Amino acid sequence: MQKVLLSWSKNRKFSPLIYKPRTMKKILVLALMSFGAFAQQPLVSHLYTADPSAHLFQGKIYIYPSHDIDAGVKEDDMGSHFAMNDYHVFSQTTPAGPVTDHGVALKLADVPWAGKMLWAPDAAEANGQYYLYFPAKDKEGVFRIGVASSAKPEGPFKAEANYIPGTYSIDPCVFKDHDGSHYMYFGGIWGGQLQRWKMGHYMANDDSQPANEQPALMAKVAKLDKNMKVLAQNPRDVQILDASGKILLSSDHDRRFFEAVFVHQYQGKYYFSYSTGDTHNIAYATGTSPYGPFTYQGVILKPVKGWTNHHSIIEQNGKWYLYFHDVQLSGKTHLRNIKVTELKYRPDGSIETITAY
Ligand code: FUB
Repeated sequence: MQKVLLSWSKNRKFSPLIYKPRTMKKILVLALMSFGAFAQQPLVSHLYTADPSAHLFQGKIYIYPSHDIDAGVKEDDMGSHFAMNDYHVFSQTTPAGPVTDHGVALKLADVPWAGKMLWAPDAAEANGQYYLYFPAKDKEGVFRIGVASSAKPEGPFKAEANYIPGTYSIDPCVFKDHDGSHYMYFGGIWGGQLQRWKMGHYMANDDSQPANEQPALMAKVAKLDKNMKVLAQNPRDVQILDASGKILLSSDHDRRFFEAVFVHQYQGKYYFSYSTGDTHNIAYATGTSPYGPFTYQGVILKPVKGWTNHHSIIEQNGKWYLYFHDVQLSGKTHLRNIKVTELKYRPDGSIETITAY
């Protein structure tokens, strides 16, 4: 007896494939194995997407990810292979629901100050306008953070002529506090260049890290002006402390900040979460002010497939969700796919650690 499987052929039409029963069984087992190894499936597969920043706007979930492409740039420790050049915005009604791609929301060619590499963005709403915050290398190769605005959450967004003065490095996260103030967090080491600013000014050829017994490099935070387009103050360090109140050290690769900040509030506390980079966890620390200091609490998401780990956290109808990425579709670190899973708090406010596999 022969069985028929439907396959997606090159000319984009389903065509029947004829298999013997034993081959058929093998195919089904392989398919189940590869599906079962991944607890969550990619939210979209027609594009490579990463660094998902999810927000609830107008009662819908909007996702602002990076749009990964294969730019043919050789992989290195400075992330040169992440040579992205536009953003798409996606939306869904619930995390389990279908995803709409709203098309190109902003492209590199339309950002007057930017030279290359559109990395992880974030978005915020204020005064009935939507703001997209994004890092890019300027024409001199220095990462800066830009802002673009739109009347609609899905864009298209119009970029300002210059980057936001006083910003540098990567991975902006814009957090709205209960009083309506917005705070921008940013920073990322290695390819994100934060180490080049350790003396308060840019040092192009100095990628050295503080010595092991020195405080680790810290993310930055500054309040945003009400117009959402400039900082209202000079950026300051975001301190992460251990349980005894000591600042995390440069040698503490398991816990120190590397990149990918996301900030949210739960039961009156501020949760500062981030990637530990070369140890690949999404970790978190909590505090009582958006400026910190934050006390290290643990790991939210264990390493995913691919080098980078990047996330965001939202609440919808009393449930909490973690948006993240891995490389299920491509197997390549620079061609990622976004995913979502439920996130759970324990009664004491700590977060249950998530393992994606
Ligand atoms: O997508 C490029 C970079 O990879 C992001 O800015 C980092 O957070 C890492 O995910």
